[in-house]
Amino acid sequence: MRHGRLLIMNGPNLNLLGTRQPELYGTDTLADVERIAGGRAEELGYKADFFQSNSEGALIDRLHEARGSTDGVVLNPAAFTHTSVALRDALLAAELPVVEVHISNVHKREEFRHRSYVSDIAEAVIVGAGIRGYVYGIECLDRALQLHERRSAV
Ligand code: CA2
Repeated sequence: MRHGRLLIMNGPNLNLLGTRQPELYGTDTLADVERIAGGRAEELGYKADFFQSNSEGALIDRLHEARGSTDGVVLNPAAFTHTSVALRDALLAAELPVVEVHISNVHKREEFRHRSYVSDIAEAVIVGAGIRGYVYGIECLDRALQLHERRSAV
């Protein structure tokens, strides 16, 4: 069993999850996401750290902190997905595998949500699976880390 560390990070307004737009985001709260994702991470042998912020700078600072102390990131950048070159640069600087998660299917929504500054640097992108997407994200990250370990061992 591995003993790694994962960062589950959420961007702006996701602290309000479960309070409105249930047709898009369901009725579970961010605390439910943390409980379910934390449980899956633990089953796979990881300790999960959680971070949510409405501030771009705080998210970037947390990624800088994660460099060297975290094995991978599951990230729902929320609206910053579609706007933030700075967040993209921070992900590149962190040099960590990242899985991008969106609760809703952004491709069924407005055109401006189809663009992501993260997708092409992510190991995987999960959209439209509801909050299960965070669990799938952890599983993808685990696979990517195992493949990486196997490659480094040879
Ligand atoms: O589908 C997703 O997970 C999004 O990342 C959610 C973002 C949106 O800007 C992205 O395009 C897609 C919005 C997060 C707002 O979350 C709330 C959820 C419920 C109530 C209030 C805010």
